[in-house]
Amino acid sequence: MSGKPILHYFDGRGRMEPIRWLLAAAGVEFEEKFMKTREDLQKLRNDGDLMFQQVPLVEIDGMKLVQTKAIMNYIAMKYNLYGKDMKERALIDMYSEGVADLNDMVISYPYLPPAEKEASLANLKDKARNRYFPAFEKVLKSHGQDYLVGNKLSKADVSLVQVIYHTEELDSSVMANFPLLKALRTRVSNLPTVKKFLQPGSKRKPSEDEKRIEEIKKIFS
Ligand SMILES: N[C@@H](CCC(=O)N[C@@H](CS)C(=O)NCC(=O)O)C(=O)O
Repeated sequence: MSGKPILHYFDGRGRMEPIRWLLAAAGVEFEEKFMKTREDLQKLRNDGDLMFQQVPLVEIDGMKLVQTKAIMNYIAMKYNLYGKDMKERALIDMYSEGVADLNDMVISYPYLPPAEKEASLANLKDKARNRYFPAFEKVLKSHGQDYLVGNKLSKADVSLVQVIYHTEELDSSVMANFPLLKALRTRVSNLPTVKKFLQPGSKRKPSEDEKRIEEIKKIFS
């Protein structure tokens, strides 16, 4: 065994992408095993690896972890991306939950039935512009520091920058009124580990096209 974490998911963003970003930001190399068919998912289930019959699954440090948040928290704790004390951790969790709520809208959007897409995209853009991004801009403005919590990179910054990139793919002008968020995106993107992850050929996943969406739907149907 290589000792690298092994990520079990489909070859697409979904709930695994924030985990990929966090590992990459921490400078951790990882392996991926992609489920391609329903049988691949069923095999993981039959092997007893999926506690709740769901992916993401990450093998790390002798554990088989499921539940995205638990996985993110373990990585954040292990690689010092989780604040210096309980109060910082509470803020990091609070911000990360807000990011996760926006991210849920972003990741579910491509899989929606056509009739629901327009209204869902309008809601997503509205929530990004008027709820989530102003809230994070305000945090950065309130303390004038480089990162959301404790003037140090945390899982909240990494997840926020990830969702900024993905929201911008859906609405290129969404960041127009958020100069501090733009600066945060630039700062995080220029960290050597993240810079590497943003280069072509990394394990970062592109947005799913129609063909891939149909293949992924079949895995879970
Ligand atoms: N709360 C879980 C939700 C996981 C989840 O919904 N996973 C989907 C794939 S992204 C899944 O495995 N769906 C199959 C099922 O629920 O049976 C987490 O965040 O990990």
